[in-house]
Amino acid sequence: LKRVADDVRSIPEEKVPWFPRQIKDLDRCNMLITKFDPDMDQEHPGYSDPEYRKRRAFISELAFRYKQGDPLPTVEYTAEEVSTWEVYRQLRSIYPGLACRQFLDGLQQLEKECGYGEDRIPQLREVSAFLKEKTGFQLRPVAGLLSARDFLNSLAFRVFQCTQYIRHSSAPMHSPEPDCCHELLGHIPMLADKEFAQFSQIGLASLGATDEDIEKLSTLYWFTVEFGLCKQNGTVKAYGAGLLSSYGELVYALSNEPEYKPFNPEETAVQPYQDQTYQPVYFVSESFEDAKIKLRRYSAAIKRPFAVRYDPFTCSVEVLDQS
Ligand code: TIH
Ligand code: FE2
Repeated sequence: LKRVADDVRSIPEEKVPWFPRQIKDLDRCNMLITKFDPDMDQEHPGYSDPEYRKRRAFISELAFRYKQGDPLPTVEYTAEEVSTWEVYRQLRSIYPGLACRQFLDGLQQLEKECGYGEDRIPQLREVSAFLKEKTGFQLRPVAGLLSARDFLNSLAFRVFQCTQYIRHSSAPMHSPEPDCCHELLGHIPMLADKEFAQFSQIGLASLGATDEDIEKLSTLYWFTVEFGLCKQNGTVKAYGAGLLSSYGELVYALSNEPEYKPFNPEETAVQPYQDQTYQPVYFVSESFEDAKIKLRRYSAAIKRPFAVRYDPFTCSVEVLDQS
């Protein structure tokens, strides 16, 4: 392996999509998908609530202005927003029977060390500091649903792009788009787990990947990190964040009603997925570790004309010519 020059165009096979090399390049990884936002989507529970849309635009603005290295914005949540956070209590009551061990551990630590509880919505700033110590992950505010490429690319740097607005109070049990309930309850406890943090290798695999590979990686991400189930002590538990933040879907996913398939990256990567409502099919892995190993094997097999290596000392990606 020999090092190549900084410019991505010097990678032998031309036409490699741009990708971030340094953590500050993530300022350019901010392409939003607006199909589910309350200004565009008539099905969104906040579509006909101008107050909600205004509030959301205000919080989005904080994310638009954010530059890597800035302190994370603090939001003073209103009484109504805090009352939507009651999903915490409801979900908390069903987690013990339905969530995987790693999730329960993470949540317990967050409750002890990071002020998680029913009464207030945690701030990204304190949560980011907590994660940094546990697994090296840090948060970055994002204004809405991000493109798969930008989202996955960020993971290569152990940066998790995190929404800060909250779902509409009329539909606390399920949201078609990410919001702070989804991030704080679904993702953050898992990101505090070292083994789970290694799922972020999917991010390294996404750097400079073809559109086709991005589509497959994001489908894999969808059926594992977002909607994955795994066996634990003979029963099936949830580890996917999309399940762990939705009371409605969490109960549904483990009800025996949907279809279950064994997790197998080649097959899972091409499974069509549902992003409006509950998934018709969930993938179950033999264990959490099994999902991680299979995902790693799949990611490593993706063909690119170069290899990448993350250097945690400089927070940058080294590009290695493979010819
Ligand atoms: N459906 C999830 C929830 O209600 O919390 C949110 C999302 C998961 C994945 C994409 S949006
Ligand atoms: Fe998510």
